[in-house]
Amino acid sequence: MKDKLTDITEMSIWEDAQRMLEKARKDGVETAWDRLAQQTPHCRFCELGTTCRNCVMGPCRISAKAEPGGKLSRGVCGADADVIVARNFGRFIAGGSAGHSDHGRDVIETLEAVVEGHAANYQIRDAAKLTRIAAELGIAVEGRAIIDVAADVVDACYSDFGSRRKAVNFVSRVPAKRKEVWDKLGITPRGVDREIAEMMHRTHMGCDNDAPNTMLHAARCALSDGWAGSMIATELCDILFGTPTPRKSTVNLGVIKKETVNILVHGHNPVVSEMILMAAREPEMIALAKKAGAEGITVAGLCCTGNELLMRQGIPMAGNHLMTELAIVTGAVEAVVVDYQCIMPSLVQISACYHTRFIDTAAKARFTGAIHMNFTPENAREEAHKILHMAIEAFAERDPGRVDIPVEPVDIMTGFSNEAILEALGGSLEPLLDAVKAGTVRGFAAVVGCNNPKIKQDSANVGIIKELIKNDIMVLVTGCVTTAAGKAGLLMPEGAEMAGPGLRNLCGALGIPPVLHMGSCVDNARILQLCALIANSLGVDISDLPVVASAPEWYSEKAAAIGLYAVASGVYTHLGLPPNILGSQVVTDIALNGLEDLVGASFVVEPDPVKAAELLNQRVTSKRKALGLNA
Ligand code: BF8
Ligand code: SF4
Repeated sequence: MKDKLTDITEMSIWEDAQRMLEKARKDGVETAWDRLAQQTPHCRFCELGTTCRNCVMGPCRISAKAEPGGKLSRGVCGADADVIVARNFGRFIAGGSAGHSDHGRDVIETLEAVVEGHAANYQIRDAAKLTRIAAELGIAVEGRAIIDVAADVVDACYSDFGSRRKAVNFVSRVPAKRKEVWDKLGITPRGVDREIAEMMHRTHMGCDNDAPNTMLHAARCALSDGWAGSMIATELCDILFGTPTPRKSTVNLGVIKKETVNILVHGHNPVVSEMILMAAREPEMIALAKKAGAEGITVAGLCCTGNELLMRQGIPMAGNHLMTELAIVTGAVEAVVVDYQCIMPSLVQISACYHTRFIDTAAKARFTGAIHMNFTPENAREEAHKILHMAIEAFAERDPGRVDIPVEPVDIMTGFSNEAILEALGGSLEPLLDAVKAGTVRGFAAVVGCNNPKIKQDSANVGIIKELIKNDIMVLVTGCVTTAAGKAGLLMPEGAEMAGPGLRNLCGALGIPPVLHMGSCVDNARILQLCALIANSLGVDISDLPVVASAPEWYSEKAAAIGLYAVASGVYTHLGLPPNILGSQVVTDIALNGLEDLVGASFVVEPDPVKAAELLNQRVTSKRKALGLNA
């Protein structure tokens, strides 16, 4: 691990990252890799998941070497390794589900503010989608004012968070066979907050002390994220900010321009970053930037709020998770504006090493040392203007001697919402299904998730995608994998030259890339919906489809929740590194095998990208055979 964390060429596959890692050392900036080296080796108990801090009779730890009944085989209360690991994993999933879903709630609140008329700067940009979603939710739309329909949609979405439903609304999208599986196991998600709260309840001392039972509720909790919290976030953001359509953009640190005032938006919820972009596009602001000696204003994206604005507005992407620190090291960033999630607290210190203003905007996600702006739907535009002024002011303080922008940007295509995919196919999934039946496209793989400094940055993300498309498996990306795929040239139609003959031909005919960008991490809900649409049109379950998923370099609770709702929805899912569950044979067996019998899919853990792609490929082959399609 030490060499992998000190030899720059082993830390990331990218030139822009490597150049900035060198500069960081020169500038005395500490990065995530340095801190991981300090933290290595990690506590073995924690790595295995066998520590418990759920009460103050403990903390307790279970020794991997303990004989049953022997010393350190049980916590003070009597919980064994299985119970402790399952409880920890359950809370991990609850954390991830809470993140996505509370984000979804914030979007409902924004739409509610529009309905109530006190969010003048937000509007319903896709009224057609609002009407469609309302009809899907069983809300009357004929002859009604759009704002009244929106009010009912707001109510229906809020109610998905509570305790009064037997199933969240969008379970209506789930294939009948899948619903039966969930009902039989008792894991149909009822309410987002309910499943999360119940997980906290179950994992209190002396409650759910049966690891398999806790694992089932973890699945239910994750499903409430995928089919409600995240799905609501996606659908309502489309309504508020527009449903994405295909467009071009650019990616890597080269999108940061020497000549412009550069603002990076980071976090997840586009409610703030959309306003920053709107303000940055106003002629008065651009004039002000010019007066300060800049050629204009660049708003570039990091992580998922970047993905949101990339999908809908085509803003350039500066980088993914492990590029967030390095972007500031260019010395050319005037402001980093954050909302919440995945924002390393270190960014405050790194900003302070340069002239960069670090601005947090959410009452629930404050950073000591940051400039705090309390964004609300009511004041968003004014606050955005203030931030623009700050950034323009900072431009004058930039030290040109410390600026280094290492590379030229790479072109990408983005904007593949399900609506856009359907439109590209002429309004129906048929042409795509025909391609799958003929074997031109053998299947689909959702490659999603993060970076993790334990893995050479983007080596696995890019490695797996390249292998999959070679095997005529079309890849769908979201989250931080997007930037990786983009930098590797895989998000352009020309990227199809790296694909197998079938996929290459199809991409050529449709003018699309072999890897489709479908959005941010909450937008994995788009992929769930697409799976359901395909399964429904074939009259089968999602678990029957030649569809697989992978999170090669994941790190977060949210990524684990995504993985679990994918598996519980019937999608075989690869992880590049395991969650902290290996201290329990029971929990590990359920994740890798037992779930297959219960929900028709399981996890597989494999660090090597080529081997992982082969496992995914074999799964696609076996699913094709079972459907009677050529292998
Ligand atoms: O929510 S991919 S590092 S930014 S957790 Fe975070 Fe992972 Fe990026 Fe998006 Ni998703
Ligand atoms: Fe220890 Fe049990 Fe308390 Fe956990 S709940 S800290 S295992 S006594």
